[in-house]
Amino acid sequence: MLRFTTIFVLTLLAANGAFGHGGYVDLVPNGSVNSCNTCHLNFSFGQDFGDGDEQWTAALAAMDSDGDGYSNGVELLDPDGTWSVGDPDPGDPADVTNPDDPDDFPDDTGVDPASFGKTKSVFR
Ligand code: HEC
Ligand SMILES: [Ca+2]
Ligand SMILES: [Ca+2]
Repeated sequence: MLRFTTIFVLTLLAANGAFGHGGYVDLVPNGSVNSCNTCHLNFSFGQDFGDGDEQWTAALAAMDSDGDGYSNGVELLDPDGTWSVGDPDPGDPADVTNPDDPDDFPDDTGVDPASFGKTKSVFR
């Protein structure tokens, strides 16, 4: 089992590497949840990330790149921008929203999560 897991992870890493700069998803907290779309859906968060020297910082966490009213840090579950590359992803991946998608933001509206999830999936 351990061996299978190791091989699986290595395969994932190799597949990721073949994607050019696939390692970028590891440069922001919970980057793997929305993968490339974290930066490239509208490239608003990607732009801010690039302008900020391609680093996750408190300043980048405080910005609201997609303009949906939630900071990048809130969307990626690291509101204060304290996460560093190599740290485990903070929070529950199911709570992550896309900082590059104005139609995807935390569900604190009291809307039924099931139907909200379906609405969100239309925009993915
Ligand atoms: C954390 C943000 C981020 C993530 C995640 C990310 N990118 Fe990018 N990407 C950028 C930025 C910033 C640039 C422009 C600057 C640069 O080229 O380094 C860029 C540029 C690119 C380019 C233009 C050519 C190049 O390499 O410069 C391609 C193609 C690309 N990304 C594809 C992808 C794919 C495919 C993924 C997912 C495997 C991905 N990106 C994930 C931020 C990101
Ligand atoms: Ca936002
Ligand atoms: Ca968003």
